[in-house]
Amino acid sequence: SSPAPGAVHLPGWLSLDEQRRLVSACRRWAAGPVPLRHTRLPRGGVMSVRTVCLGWHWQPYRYTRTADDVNGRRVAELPEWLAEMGRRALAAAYGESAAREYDPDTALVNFYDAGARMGMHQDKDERSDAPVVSLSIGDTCVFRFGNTESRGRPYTDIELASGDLFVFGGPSRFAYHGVTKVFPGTGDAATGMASGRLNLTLRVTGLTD
Ligand code: MD3
Ligand code: FE
Repeated sequence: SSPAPGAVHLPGWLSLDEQRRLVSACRRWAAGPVPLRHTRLPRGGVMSVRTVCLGWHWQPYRYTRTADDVNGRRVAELPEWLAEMGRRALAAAYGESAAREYDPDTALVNFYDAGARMGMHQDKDERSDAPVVSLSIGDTCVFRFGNTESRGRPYTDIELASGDLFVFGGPSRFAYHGVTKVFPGTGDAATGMASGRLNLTLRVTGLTD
């Protein structure tokens, strides 16, 4: 379905096998070179979500190659099979012609335990307006999809479940969005996620070294 112009939600797009492969890859990436950790915010807070990055390292509010806010190591490369999965996702959402030119250089892997949330924000640290591809695995969450003007109303609350694909392009690319709730115990342990929620976003940073 398309809840807003440029936004496409394809429930259950990932097969169980693809979900398992992603979960096991995320477990490897979580171990390092830069470990899965709570991102520290410039004003002293920490995010409740835990994150690991591939390709470029996101820190509020910029992308770097090395995690100078964690352990100073260079982040792992974005594997070609994941960029290819991003192209297949774009093909499913927007069609083959849009997909051919899509070349994501970064993935953010977010892990949510039962208490984790993500406040309303815009993703505007990228120097590109290319679409963002979001893949969800594990527990269902409430994803709040807002407008481009403010964190407040109007917004739409949408449940994102294991296997769901969401693509945000065009006018949706700079919409405020967040995760207001995770429903514990709603995932399928067969994915490899015994508890919690995993979200991968594929992005084009538009950066060069
Ligand atoms: C809409 N992640 O990592 S994914 C994030 O579920 C982030 O972990 C959430 O917001 C999560 O920045 C939401 C859906 C999403 C991702 C990127 C977007 C929606 C977006 C970028 C622009 C507009
Ligand atoms: Fe975001």
